[in-house]
Amino acid sequence: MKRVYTPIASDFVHTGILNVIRTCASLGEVTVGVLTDEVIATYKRVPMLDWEARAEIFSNIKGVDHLVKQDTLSLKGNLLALRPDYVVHGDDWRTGIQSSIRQEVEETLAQWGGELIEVPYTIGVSSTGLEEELRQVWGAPDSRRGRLRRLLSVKPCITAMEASNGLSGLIVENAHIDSNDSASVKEFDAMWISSLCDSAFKGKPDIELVDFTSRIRTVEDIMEVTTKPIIFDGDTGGRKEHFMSNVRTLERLGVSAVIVEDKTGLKQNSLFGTSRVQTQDDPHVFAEKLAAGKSVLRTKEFMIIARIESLIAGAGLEDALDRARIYLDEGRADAIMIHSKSKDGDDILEFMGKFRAEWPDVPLVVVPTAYNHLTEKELASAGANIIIYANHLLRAAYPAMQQAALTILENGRSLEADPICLPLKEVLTLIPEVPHG
Ligand code: SPV
Ligand code: MG
Repeated sequence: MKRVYTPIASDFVHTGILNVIRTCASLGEVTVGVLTDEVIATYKRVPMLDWEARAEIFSNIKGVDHLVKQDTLSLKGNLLALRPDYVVHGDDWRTGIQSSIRQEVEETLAQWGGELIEVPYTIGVSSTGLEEELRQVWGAPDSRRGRLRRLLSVKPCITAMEASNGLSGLIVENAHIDSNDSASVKEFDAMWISSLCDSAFKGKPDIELVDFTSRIRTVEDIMEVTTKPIIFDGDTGGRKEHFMSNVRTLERLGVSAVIVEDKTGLKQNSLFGTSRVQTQDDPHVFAEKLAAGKSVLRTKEFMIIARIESLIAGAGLEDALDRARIYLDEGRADAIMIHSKSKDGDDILEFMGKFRAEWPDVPLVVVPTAYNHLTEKELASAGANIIIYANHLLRAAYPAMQQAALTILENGRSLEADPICLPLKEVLTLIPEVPHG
């Protein structure tokens, strides 16, 4: 009996996959390698079903004899272990990011005279095609809310980018690059609804002046046209009773997390540092607010993240760690965000080292606006699980808009501004008429 191997990354069974398995079965004894959640997450969206559920489905399909874990993107390890006579795959991997994996398969099989068999992937039935259809579902609150926790369970570190309106939401949703060095793609995992940027786009200061109803309008505009999980900047959370109500609203809408900072009084943006009065709340009073938020949740999906401002307010590292202990006690907070405006990032790195030693598994959020020489890799290896790019789309838009305005003023017409403007034709077709692709 010939040995046949095929890797499967799909979340669901469709005719393209059945076609591959049927081909396998016609060639010999079939081993399916189901890709792990972690591997899939390196090059496409995190699967809705976890590995165990997908393994159960695929091991029950007619024609499948054995099932193994495919825990690397490269198939080489499993091929060397199984030494199959055939590898069967859809022909959709000849181009794009998977082509290097394909080449390695051919080289490996050549060692014992194995053969690669490629099955045509019928247009419209590949999982990518179905994924387009499923975007409607992913955008729905119940599907979207839990996706942040799911991402955190399969990726050591995720990124979130500021989105402040429907248009910047679309940019965060669709920004995508194929990375050259490995067979993976890069996308932002989540969206950050910044109080600073939501306020600034309205011409308002970041002092909790833009009320919750207006902030929610922004969230809804973004949700309507995107599917990625949303982290909401909840400022100080306001009064405990208001926080309880607002948490309910956010959870019901399908937001994945709220971050509340342990400040009180007239909130000032953290990046002012101690040049403005930054009053930290009593940690026990703030912990009560966190617990009150937790007490009204209806799902296990929504996360309440406590933001510690000790490094911003000049209270120091030990105060920050003491506060983390209080906020995490009895599960009041699901995660911690630590903020700093120090340019070298030394205080953040020191905090992360101590935090990780005490809480190996509690998700940690950082916002590297000031210490932006540190790379995602460096922050992740120091212990960060969520990296937020908090304001960069607003900051990129402002100088561009300013330049266009000045160019038109200077020239008494708009012709000279054309090179820095999106062509009108593209503006007209930028937004699809039917949302969610
Ligand atoms: C925001 O983006 O509104 C934040 C992060 O809260 S910071 O502006 O750095 O305080
Ligand atoms: Mg803010």
